[in-house]
Amino acid sequence: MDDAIFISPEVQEAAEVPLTVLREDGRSDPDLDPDLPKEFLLRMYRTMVLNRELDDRLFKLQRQGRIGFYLTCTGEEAAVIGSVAALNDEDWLFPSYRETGLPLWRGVPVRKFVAQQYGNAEDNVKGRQMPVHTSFREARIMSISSPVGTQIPQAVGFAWAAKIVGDPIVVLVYFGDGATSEGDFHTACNFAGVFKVPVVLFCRNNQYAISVPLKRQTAARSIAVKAVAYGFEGVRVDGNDVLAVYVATKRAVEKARSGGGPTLIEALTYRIGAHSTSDDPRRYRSEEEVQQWYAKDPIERFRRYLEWRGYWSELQQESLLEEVRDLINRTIEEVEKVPPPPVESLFDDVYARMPRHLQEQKEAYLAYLKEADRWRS
Ligand SMILES: Cc1ncc(C[n+]2csc(CCOP(=O)(O)OP(=O)(O)O)c2C)c(N)n1
Repeated sequence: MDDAIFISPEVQEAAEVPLTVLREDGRSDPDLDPDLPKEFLLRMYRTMVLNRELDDRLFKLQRQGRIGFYLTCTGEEAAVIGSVAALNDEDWLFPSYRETGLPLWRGVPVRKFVAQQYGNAEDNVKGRQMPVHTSFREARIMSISSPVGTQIPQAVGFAWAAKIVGDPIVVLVYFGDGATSEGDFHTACNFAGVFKVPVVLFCRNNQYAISVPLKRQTAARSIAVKAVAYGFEGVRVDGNDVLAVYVATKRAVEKARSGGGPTLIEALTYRIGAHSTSDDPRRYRSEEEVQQWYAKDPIERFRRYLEWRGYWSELQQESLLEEVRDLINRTIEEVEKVPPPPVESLFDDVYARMPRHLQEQKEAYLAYLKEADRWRS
């Protein structure tokens, strides 16, 4: 009994202080700065700005009744872009629904992303999913499911399969703090730890699961500390610091690729906007709290760093905003002209080769539509 160590909540303190690279004044910690090339930094910045502008615009389009639903990532852009930038393009991504930055970073045309919001003929998923529930196999981004946390065991299984066949990819899976209350999170962590799977478990801790605050998700002092119980490393990073997120993810990815197994990254950030267009956050949190976090805008913080490095100016900022807004406006104008998916596409993709009974149903349905048309005219 005397030798026994009781693990108290105080020992969790170590995992509470987030890793930070960017200081408020725009300078960086010289020991931690990854010294990324200028072009790479500017690409990260542009993607964050594009993500923010696209979110703003699509949110408004929902309000105008032009799309049915939307979820923004406002305030969380550094967590998303800082992490994806640390992977290779061959690595696979398993997003939740708040990572619009992933297809933007991987070069999926904005038009393709917007088409999915409209569910039109250019939509990869042929209008069969809600907006934001994208699928970009061509960019190695898994399709998004609505149920919270289901992507976590899927990602771990995918990574385990890659390990078995000797494919040197890493899988990165995104989820919110609310998802850590789901059994799927714990099942996935346990499995990943036991089988030393090449996966990075990335929690965007934006402090709310719709209206439920973080303290109702866990009594632990951080989410990162949970990794310890599953036998692997966890780290809490400042999720509004794009370079800190990059540094932590890069380390986790390299470890996973060299056979070191999983890491749990907790990016501590804040959801500035509503959960979705179906939510009114004023009903459960104060404006003062939101404003405090608004002042910690990850895009502004990164911009100060770029300015300090001599890579960015007011003039460049203006022309970037003009370029991005122009791209979004043009895209929406074009996408709104695209027709819905053809009715017969309803029968596609169920089987690799359409079986006879489905072929018959398809023909019967098309004949019915033709007949109905004839009666209408
Ligand atoms: C299994 C399940 N339970 C409940 C819901 C309803 N729901 C949708 S999103 C959400 C909150 C998720 O919060 P979090 O994981 O923190 O992610 P965030 O939205 O903050 O990014 C809930 C409860 C759902 N989609 N699936």
